[in-house]
Formats: sequence, C-alpha cells, structure tokens
Amino acid sequence: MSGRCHRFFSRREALGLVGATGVTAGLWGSFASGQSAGARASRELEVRLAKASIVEGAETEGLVSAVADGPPPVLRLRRNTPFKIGVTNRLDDYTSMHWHGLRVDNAMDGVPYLTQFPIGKDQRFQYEMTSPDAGTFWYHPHCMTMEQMALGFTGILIVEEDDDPGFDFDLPINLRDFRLDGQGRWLDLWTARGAARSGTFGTVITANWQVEPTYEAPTGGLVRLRIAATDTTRIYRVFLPDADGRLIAIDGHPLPAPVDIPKTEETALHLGPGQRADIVVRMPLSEGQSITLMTDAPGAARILANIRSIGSTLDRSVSEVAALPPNPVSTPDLNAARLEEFVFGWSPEGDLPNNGLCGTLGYTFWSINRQPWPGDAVEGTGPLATFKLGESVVLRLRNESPNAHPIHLHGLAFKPIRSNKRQIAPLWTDTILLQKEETVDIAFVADNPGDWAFHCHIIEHQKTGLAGYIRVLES
Ligand SMILES: [Cu+2]
Repeated sequence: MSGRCHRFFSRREALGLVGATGVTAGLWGSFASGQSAGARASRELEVRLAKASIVEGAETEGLVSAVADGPPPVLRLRRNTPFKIGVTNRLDDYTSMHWHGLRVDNAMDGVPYLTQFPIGKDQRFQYEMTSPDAGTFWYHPHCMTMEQMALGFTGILIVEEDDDPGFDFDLPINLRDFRLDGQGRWLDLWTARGAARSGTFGTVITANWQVEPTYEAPTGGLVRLRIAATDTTRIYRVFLPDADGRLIAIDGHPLPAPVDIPKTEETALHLGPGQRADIVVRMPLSEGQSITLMTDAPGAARILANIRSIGSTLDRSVSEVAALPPNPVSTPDLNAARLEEFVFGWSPEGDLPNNGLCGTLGYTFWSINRQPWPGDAVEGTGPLATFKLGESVVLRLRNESPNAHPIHLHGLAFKPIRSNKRQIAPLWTDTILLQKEETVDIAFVADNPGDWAFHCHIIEHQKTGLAGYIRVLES
C-alpha cells in the first residue's frame, strides 16, 4: 500500500471534492447538510493542454483537461433545472463535448456532424441542458475522441437528487488508465493490434489521475462513492474487501433496492468503459482505519483508492441506506415492442481508414450489421433504424466477436431484458457490457426525438467502425 496522501486545497474546485485530506472536521457539517454545495446553473470549460504528475516523481506534459494541473472538474447540476455550459476549445484540433447518459435535447448531445459541427480552435459552443434524471454521469469529447480521452479529458458529471439522500460524504472516483512509460512519457495511444482485439490497455491505473490516492472521510460515516469507469479500454472489476456497504445505483439509475457490495475478486462488479456505480460504504468506526477500493486485473488485484476514517465517529449504519428515488424513465410495452436486430463484428472494409465521428485512427476493423461508420459526412449516411416517437422498442444486440463490447446508446435509457448467456438484471442503463459471443435484448421507449449515436465505448472499436446511430422521429 504505497498510497500517497493528497492535499486538494488548491485543486478543490478542479476536483469538485470537499473534505479530502487536510480539510478540518468543521467542513463536514456543511458538506453533509448541503450536498448541493457545488451545484451550479452555469459553467465554463476551456479544453486545454495540462501537465500533472501521474507517474510518481515525473511530470507528464501534453495532457488534455480544463484546468492546468489536474483532471477535468467534477460538474454538479440539479435535476430538472436548466444548466448552461460553455465549452471553449483551446486545442489546435477540433473537439465537441458529450454528456454520457444524460437524456438531453439532441442538439446538445455533442456528436460531430450528427448534432453539431465540431468546435474549432478558440471557438466556443454553449450547451444548454435540463436533466430529468439524477445520478452519476460523465462527459468527454466526441471528436478526436481517442486522442483527447486518452490524454485525459474524461470528467464526472453529477446530477443531484431533489432531496439530500443523507450521506455524510460524497467522493467521485474517476477511474482511468494512462499509457505512460516509467518516466511519465507518452506511449502510443492506440495500436492496430489492440484496436482489432480488446483495445490498447493503459500502463498506469489511476483514480482521479492519481495512483492509489488516499482520501479521508468521517469515521463511522456513510460515504457515497461515485465510481465512473472513464477509460477508453479497461473493464474495471471493482470490489471492496474491507468495507460494509450497499450498491445503490448503476449507470446513473437507482437500484429498486440496495444490494450488498462486492468484497472479492469472484464477486467483483464489472464496469466497462462508460459505466458507473454508486456505492455507499460505512467508514470504519475507529479513526485511522481504512477501506480500500480495488480492481481485479491480470496478474494481481490492484488498489484503486484508500479511504481513511478521521474525526470522532458518526456511528452510522448501512441499514440506514435506502433506495434512491427512481428516475422518470418510461416503461416499454414489451408485447407491442418492435424488434430490431444488430450484429457487432468484423468489418468488410479491412484496413482502410475510417473516419468514425471526427478523426481517424487509420484503419477499419469493426462494424454494426457489416456497416462500419462510413465517415464524417453524415450526408447520405442513413440511420441504423428509425422509430416513431413514443414507440416501444426491443433491440437485439448480438456480439459475434470474442471480445467484450460496452455498447452505448445516447439520449435514451434502456434496460436489458434477456441474455443468451446469463441472468441479467433489468436495470435502467445507457451502456450494456456485452460479453464475448453474447446476445442481449434491450428495451426502451423511443421518447426522445433526434439522431442518437449508438456505438461501442471501447474507443478504438468505435473509431474503427463499431458506430452508427438510430433515429427517433419528432412525432
Ligand atoms: Cu467494442
């Protein structure tokens, strides 16, 4: 356990964290009673180059963030409340911003050519959105996606519940890898070999851009961990061996009833790129004791973050953890639902370049229904399927490949209803992690009009053909 202690005073705003190491006990009171301490009606983000120490003892330059020296800020907004966010691009390359999991207006979804033009250097685009759902979401560029995400631009976005659910501490944990050598220098961000298989894995696993950070939280308190898997490639397999707690939400949507948290590698919760888990843990009752968030990984399990008890005990109990209020997602009528089938697999185009949504990796390996995303010009590129507004829909997602694919649908919440391989919980989500050679049916009501991107969230798969979109008509 080589976890370093981190002081966040100078970066508290950047990380959106209050009460990390060094903050006095007095602040907890305000944090506990005012969960919306950071919620705002508007924000400005400047997408820019940054530097930070990710490998101990070395500084890495050429990161992409919205602050000079750390991860993109945690954004907090309130449910059903308009939120404006200006995005100014200070990079030489184009960008755009997507709000993963938010059911917003199509024009605000941030997908180049499908919903907006890319944002050029020194240009600003103002996003305006109102989220009907509370929960843990995230944001990232959808243009030059591979480069800008791999270089750091993945941030957590929190939509607060109407009523404070009464936890003592809120800790966003942004899980992602970086591809760096031992001196903190960049390795190739993608490889043809990786793109054609499970993706190119990072070499440094981080939480909030840090290796094994240690946070502090009130002794005996209930801590809400908002774990977001924002890596381009890695499927995290998280567990908490020392903790008592409950899983309360997956992918932004509350579980109908909280369930016990995974404590072993065997029971680990698999979070593919794009997925989130809200976990409430009860901190140890003795000051100085820690709990550990871990991930199973090839070779050995790894520490993601430590959380240490500090202060006199609050003496809370996990039995106090109740279900969060459900989000207002319409329930599909499965008897009337229209079935559409999709197969995710190899591409007939071989190694030709593919422009999948703004910026190419130089080759094409993947497809949906044998059709790789054909390029930047949407002109002449039809939707994979078109639905009437309000129509109940079942999509049959067949993965014919030996690789897992976290399939993400923009703008709509859906639920898996059956798998040919496993018992599957019918929980609302925006990203379903298809196992190798698995077929899963998902269902939803097509109640948000627009052209919604539909793609794998292993970015090398998306960018080499495993992308497309569906259309929901205005009426
Ligand atoms: Cu994939």
